[in-house]
Amino acid sequence: RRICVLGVPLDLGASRRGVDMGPSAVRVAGLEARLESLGHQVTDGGNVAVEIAETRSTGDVHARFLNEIAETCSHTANAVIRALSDGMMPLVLGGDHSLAAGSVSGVAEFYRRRDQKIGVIWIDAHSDINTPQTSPSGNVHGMPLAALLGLGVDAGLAPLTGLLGYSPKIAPENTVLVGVRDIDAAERENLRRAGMTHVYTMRDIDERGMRAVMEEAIRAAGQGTAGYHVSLDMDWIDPEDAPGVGTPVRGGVTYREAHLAMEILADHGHLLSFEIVEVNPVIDEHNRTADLAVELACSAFGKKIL
Ligand code: DIR
Ligand code: MN
Ligand code: MN
Ligand code: MN
Repeated sequence: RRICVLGVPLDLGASRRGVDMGPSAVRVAGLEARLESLGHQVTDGGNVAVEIAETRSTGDVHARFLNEIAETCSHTANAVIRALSDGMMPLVLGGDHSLAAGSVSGVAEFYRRRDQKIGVIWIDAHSDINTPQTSPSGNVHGMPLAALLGLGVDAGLAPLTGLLGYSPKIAPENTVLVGVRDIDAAERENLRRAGMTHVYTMRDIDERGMRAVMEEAIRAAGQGTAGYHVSLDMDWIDPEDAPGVGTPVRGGVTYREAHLAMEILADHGHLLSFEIVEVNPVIDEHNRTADLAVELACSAFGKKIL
């Protein structure tokens, strides 16, 4: 496969600083060489332009740096469209999760021009479906899924929701959450308002196992679509194995469960694009979270134990 790596060194969407160094950390962990050793042809498309917090004012406290983030998301969407047009699969490195409003918009737009829909598998401890009105933090990394599903136009999220001039970008029936365990009270209402039914919590994974959950997730995301984008927030994994993330939440998936999920994704082969976000080297231990990110990318791109 031909893969295009795109870095988005964005940390304007989170309150803990340092995820802007995530793309470097993942590159330093050997992403390109390790994917090439699997037989892939990897091109590094460099980094998307981002603003630096210190040079900007925060703006509305309900959605800090929203306009700067929307600008970066727009660049990210265009970079993703370019990679797909060149016949490459985008592999996006974050950066905080707000960038996914851009990457997913890019994938959705590329396929929309071909009259096809896309699915999204959002793998995260959080549901990222706040709007500026409901967000307890004002951090935009808690809002990208709301924007993609078309929420928040009247709640101050229009710059993100309306990227590329239309919304919604994705349909709730083809959008799946996997591994969530920290959902704000108002986010539950937003999930309902958005029509999201495919929400797999940690309890579902505990009770039914990763295999059953991923098979259902893949079925929903693939139903009537060209395939799906996978958005992997590293805080999905238990902080024991992924300490280098901005917002760690206890009770996450284990090292092996995480690999199994990626291996199952690789088996199905409907992956359109992939991204890994929220790697924070500032609070990591010897880059092990970035190293795990590379391992998981390898599993998602077909690495087998045997
Ligand atoms: C919280 C945390 N729901 C918020 N969200 C995080 O700020 O909206 N998302 N950490 O990754
Ligand atoms: Mn997230
Ligand atoms: Mn998260
Ligand atoms: Mn399949």
